[in-house]
Amino acid sequence: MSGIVEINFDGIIGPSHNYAGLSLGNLASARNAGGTSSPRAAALQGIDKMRFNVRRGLVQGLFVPLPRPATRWLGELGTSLADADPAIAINAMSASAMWAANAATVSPAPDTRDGKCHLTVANLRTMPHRSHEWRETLAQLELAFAHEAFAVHGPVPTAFGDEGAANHMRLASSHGAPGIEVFVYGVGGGAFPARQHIEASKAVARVHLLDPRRILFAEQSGAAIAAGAFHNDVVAVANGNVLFAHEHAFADKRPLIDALTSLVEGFDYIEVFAAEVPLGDAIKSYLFNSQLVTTPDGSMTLVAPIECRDTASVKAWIDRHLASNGAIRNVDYVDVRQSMANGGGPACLRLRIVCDAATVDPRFLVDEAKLDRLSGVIAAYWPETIAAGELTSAVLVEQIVAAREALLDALDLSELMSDKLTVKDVS
Ligand code: SUG
Repeated sequence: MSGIVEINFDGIIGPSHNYAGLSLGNLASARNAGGTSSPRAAALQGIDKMRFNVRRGLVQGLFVPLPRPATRWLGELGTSLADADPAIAINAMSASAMWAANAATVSPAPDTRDGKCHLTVANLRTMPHRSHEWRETLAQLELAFAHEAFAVHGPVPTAFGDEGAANHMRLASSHGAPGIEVFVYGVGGGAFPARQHIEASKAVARVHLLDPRRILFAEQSGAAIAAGAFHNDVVAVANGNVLFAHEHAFADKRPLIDALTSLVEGFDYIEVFAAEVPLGDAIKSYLFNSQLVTTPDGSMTLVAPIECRDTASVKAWIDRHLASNGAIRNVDYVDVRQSMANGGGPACLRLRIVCDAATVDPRFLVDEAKLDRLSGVIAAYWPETIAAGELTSAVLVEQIVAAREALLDALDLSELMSDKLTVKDVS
């Protein structure tokens, strides 16, 4: 296969998927704290989402769960799972790397001065349970994108929080055309942290060799962060020439919309007003955390969480938009409830990389037959449930380790086995 396409790399939902309630400012995570999770059902929901996208004719990739427990991180803290304070131990069992939109920021080759596709792994420094993801994520990115078509970078220094593609959007007349990259940063969020720092965004833009005339910086609205939009992709999503966003997504939308109107050919801004869908409904349903994809016939489909169908204001908006012949021609609903209960919708679960599929390590690409094989591994090895309190039990931990190894075996990814994984010490 040759030619530049958009590939969605979904994070496989790991065997330690749990509801520890670790993410301040993420309302779903807080609401479900202490609940019993269903890792097997969660991972199968994720596989089904990938399967539907393959059937839509889209190229689909995957990332594998990170080793859990995070023994290296515990070691850096001078402890181990058995000895650690329980509050620290649960941070070492997180499956949050499933939300691949937070793995890295990606600037495709048509946007960069050296004609390479650049990826910068996100430091995720704001949340302790996510701050230790980057080394193993980087090892995985370096393996998947080892081809000279890519430049894979370490994280921005931790002085500045970086949450990856969740706070980054790209607009272009087509995926293979030069794009306009929009970096969305936070300043204030009331009681909740703003996770993306503008200096991190600026650093990524420089490291990716972007043309300063083709990048934009926009501030997340503090009101949206305070209402639970901890990442910009909870209130806005872009694809092709379309920006689909809530009225209250940005602190000051006018300069952003004006700049996009002049820079993006045929720019189409689909704004959802609070009077139609209140911010609370948008965040509860994750309307904007849908995947907005261009299917092979050139039209746009919104792959929305099933919660959108069940939220009256959102469903009414979708039906009106479809009837109006707007840019979104089709809406499909997917069930990723297990991930949603931790604040991760369809768009959180994937990292978009615009590149030539022939330059990607094929072990990270999937077809339906491979997805069937992975479903078998998940059904056989993933824990059925994890109750609050059992997350660090020796029996469960053993099952979690074995499950990841079985997955890596099935994918022929022995380089990522915990004992072989080489990770970087510094960025
Ligand atoms: O970082 N949830 C993730 C959700 C990330 C969603 N990603 C995007 N919006 N792109 C987070 O808040 C919950 C884990 C817990 O509570 O145990 C969590 O990490």
